[in-house]
Amino acid sequence: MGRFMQGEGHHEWMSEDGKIVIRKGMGQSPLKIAVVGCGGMGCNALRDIELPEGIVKLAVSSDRNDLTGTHAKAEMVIGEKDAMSSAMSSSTRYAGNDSEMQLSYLLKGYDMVIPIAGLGGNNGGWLASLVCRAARMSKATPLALVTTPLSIEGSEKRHRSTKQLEALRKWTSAVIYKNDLIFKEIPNLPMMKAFKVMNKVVATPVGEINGLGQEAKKDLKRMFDISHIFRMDVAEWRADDPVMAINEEFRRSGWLSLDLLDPKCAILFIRGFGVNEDMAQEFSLEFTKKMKNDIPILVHLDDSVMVKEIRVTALVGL
Ligand SMILES: Nc1nc2c(ncn2[C@@H]2O[C@H](COP(=O)(O)OP(=O)(O)OP(=O)(O)O)[C@@H](O)[C@H]2O)c(=O)[nH]1
Ligand SMILES: [Mg+2]
Repeated sequence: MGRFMQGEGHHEWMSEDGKIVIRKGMGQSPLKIAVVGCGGMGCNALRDIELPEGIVKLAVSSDRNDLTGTHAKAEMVIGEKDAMSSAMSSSTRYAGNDSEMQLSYLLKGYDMVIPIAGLGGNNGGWLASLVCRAARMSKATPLALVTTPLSIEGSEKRHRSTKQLEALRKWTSAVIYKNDLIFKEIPNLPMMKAFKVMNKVVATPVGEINGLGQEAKKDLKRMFDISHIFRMDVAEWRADDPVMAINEEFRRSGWLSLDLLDPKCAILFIRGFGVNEDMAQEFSLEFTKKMKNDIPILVHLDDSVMVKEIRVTALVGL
């Protein structure tokens, strides 16, 4: 049992204990989103993904060559020194350096700022911290989307990637994607092709968050306060019993590793013709069945699509 509320253009349902929140429909004013490509990988991602209209692309890198062809609305070359000083900063109230200050002016007026970076290199991984700090100065909510380097890239990159993530999680929540997993899923793909596929995967949350209304912001923030590290997977099903089938897929997913990890919260985006609150409740309960605790779950339902298959994107907070 729970509480049901209806607002303008959207409904909200909440379980009695407040642990499950289900939202359906879009609010009145959609969130304003900026996606910021950081460094080589982040700028590649800007080139590889198609973003819905209304989302603004920005590009930052220490290497000017990364910035070409991203079609970003604004570009900034930011030196490694500034990127590093932001990442290592201990103050949250003051800009770590001039680049951070300048970027925070560019980010004024956005609700969400989403940096994309490949951890392990010399600039993007640190720049993601700078972008998140600048976003916070502009009162935007940051969410970083980052990859971890391939195992074959060696221990130095892995080590730097760990350091960058340690810094980044001080300023934001981050969804982490292991580059290794794309080769597991599609072996024999040339590296550049695999990266292209991965870049589309990495950008998935942007499409899901796009179109959400202002009222969604506090729910998302609540989840980002609980977890600073998220994993993501997407599953689709077009036959009987999508609740069981999709949950089964998530349980086996190497992207989520639910069998190994101990989730603290989850954000679920459920899309499909005819999806409703009952289905979302059932899905959420099934999702937590094998978990140690009743974790808070935020569900966004979108039944405005005409497609038959049901598609669920799960962001699991660790
Ligand atoms: N998924 C994906 N990963 C990438 C891509 N390009 C690079 N990477 C990964 O990201 C890591 C960092 O690479 P870059 O983004 O090029 O590094 P950078 O931040 O520009 O730093 P430097 O080039 O060292 O100055 C690499 O070790 C790869 O694991 C890409 O297009 N897609
Ligand atoms: Mg580079």
